Amino acid sequence: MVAFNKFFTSVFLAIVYASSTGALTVPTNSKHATHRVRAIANDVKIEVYHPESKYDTFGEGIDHPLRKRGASLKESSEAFISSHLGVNSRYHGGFAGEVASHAYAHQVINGLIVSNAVSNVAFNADDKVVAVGSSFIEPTGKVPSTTPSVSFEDAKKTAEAALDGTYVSDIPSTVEYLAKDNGEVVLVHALQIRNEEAGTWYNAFVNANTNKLESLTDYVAKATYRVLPITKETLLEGFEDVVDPADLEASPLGWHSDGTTNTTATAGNNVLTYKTSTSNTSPATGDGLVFEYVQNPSVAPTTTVNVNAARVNNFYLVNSIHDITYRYGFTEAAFNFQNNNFNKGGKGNDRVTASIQDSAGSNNADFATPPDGQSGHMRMYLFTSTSPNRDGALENDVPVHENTHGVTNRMTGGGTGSCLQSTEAGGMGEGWSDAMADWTEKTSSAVPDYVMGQYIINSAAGIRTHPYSTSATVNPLTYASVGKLNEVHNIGEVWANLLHNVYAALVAEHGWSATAKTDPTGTEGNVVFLHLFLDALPLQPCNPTFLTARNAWLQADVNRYSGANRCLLWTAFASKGLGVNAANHVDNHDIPSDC
Ligand SMILES: *[C@@H]1O[C@H](CO)[C@@H](O)[C@H](O)[C@H]1NC(C)=O
Ligand SMILES: [Ca+2]
Ligand SMILES: [Zn+2]
Repeated sequence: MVAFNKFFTSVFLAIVYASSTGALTVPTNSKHATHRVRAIANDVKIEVYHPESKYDTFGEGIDHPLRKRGASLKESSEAFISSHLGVNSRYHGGFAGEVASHAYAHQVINGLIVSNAVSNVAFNADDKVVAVGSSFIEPTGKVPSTTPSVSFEDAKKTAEAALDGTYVSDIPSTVEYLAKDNGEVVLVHALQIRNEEAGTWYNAFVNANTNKLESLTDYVAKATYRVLPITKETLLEGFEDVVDPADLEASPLGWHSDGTTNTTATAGNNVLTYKTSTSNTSPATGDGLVFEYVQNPSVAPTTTVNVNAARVNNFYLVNSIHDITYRYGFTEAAFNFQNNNFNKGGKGNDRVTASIQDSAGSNNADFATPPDGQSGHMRMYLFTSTSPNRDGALENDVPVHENTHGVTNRMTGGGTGSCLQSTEAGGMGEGWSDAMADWTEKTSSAVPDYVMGQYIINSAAGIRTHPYSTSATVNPLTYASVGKLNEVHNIGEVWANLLHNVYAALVAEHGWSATAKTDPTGTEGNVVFLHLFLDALPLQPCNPTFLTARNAWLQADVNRYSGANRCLLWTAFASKGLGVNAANHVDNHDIPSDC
């Protein structure tokens, strides 16, 4: 215990030192882990700051006497943070997963939370602490009093004007502190601002003493697709009748009932898929729940039958991702998207709303992840480089990618939707989304190169710069590439390719299960991969980096498999430069000496 205390003191000091070096001139990529430049309305750019997350994992764990005696997650995590990090904190949520319990907290000063100074503490099944992330700060200068001198009304006007949206009045605003990268703490009004037409959705932080927009959380993860010239290749077919796909373990009342309302349309407990108006869903075509619309690739996607085919496909995909990820840990308590939570924890009334052929844009798709209790919102657009145009909802990569943004944004940091905001973390968000699409489209133990988005733009090369591949010739991206890249999808390619290689190694070692989507109990490599994928999300710190996310995968392997895959994981990560001594976007290929 003593050594442990000492260790944490030094961790905390390291944070203080790190934040006091902010004035040095440093290369752009050194800000990847803590900053992000966001373009907002009127061509204005704002650089937002997320204090660096320190992250430690403890393998078999460290004793926590209070937790051992049965104290709640709230009590044990607040006590732990206070005694070991010397910081007052307030628990804002948590859940008990299959192999670990997770608690999430904000730093508290003068009774107010510091919105961007957060912590996550994970306990294993023996009630030992196995992982601690914290982006706590030690303020420099005077902390302002807790009383705003700028009224909420004035702050609201500032935020609405700066972000070209309106205050989401059913989510009450709060007064909080915000940590700045010069070490100061400012008092802010925090309020949600949304513009449905423009597809923007923010949590805005307006200085409650100067009425300046200080920072924001952007709930929308956008995909950006390169558009290629029209070619003559015919549309892919591939439609099949799928019978009773709902997984009743994950969706106990099926896909069309929330326990109160039963529908015979593309609306249910997990998702409402519509076009233009939420009442424009696709009805069943026959007796019962038969949705039989035969897509016609030779006519416009806006033709009635094609609109219906797209809504049905999207509804099927979002429900499928709900069910698959539910089996692997994205449950009600872990902040998933459902209207009725069946008294299993978390906040309900937040099924995904999916707008297909949304008129707000083209050649793209996006997903907004507000906090648990508010619906995730998916928008699918048409792709215009072909004639007829193609519908993003009909290339499974695209909705799966978008939906996975909801999974990763909710599962990292305790359901706040605020913890994949830095450039590097946002980049990994794109990577997980591609990796999930890669995973869902496997049909055997083969691990062929994986190309994202070839149908929508009618190009075999797809929408990314390289296929995901076990060949370094086909895909040369490594950890060091991150330092040369600034755009989140480009950074995401590095992470997705890394995970492609981790997947290949796990399948080569443990084989492949054809029932992995509904049976998470197998020992096969694709099952192990998805467990580690989902287990690592709530375990990693707010705004993870490649390094801390890698460490969370290794800790997840200890929690679930007693570290059986440790050397395999290190070897796969190190093969792409994320070895033991990797840091600062410099490749390192070392693996632990006992591997
Ligand atoms: C609604 O659907 C659920 C789940 O399939 C079923 O148990 C229930 O009986 C249905 N209710 C009505 C009124 O049809
Ligand atoms: Ca929820
Ligand atoms: Zn994306």
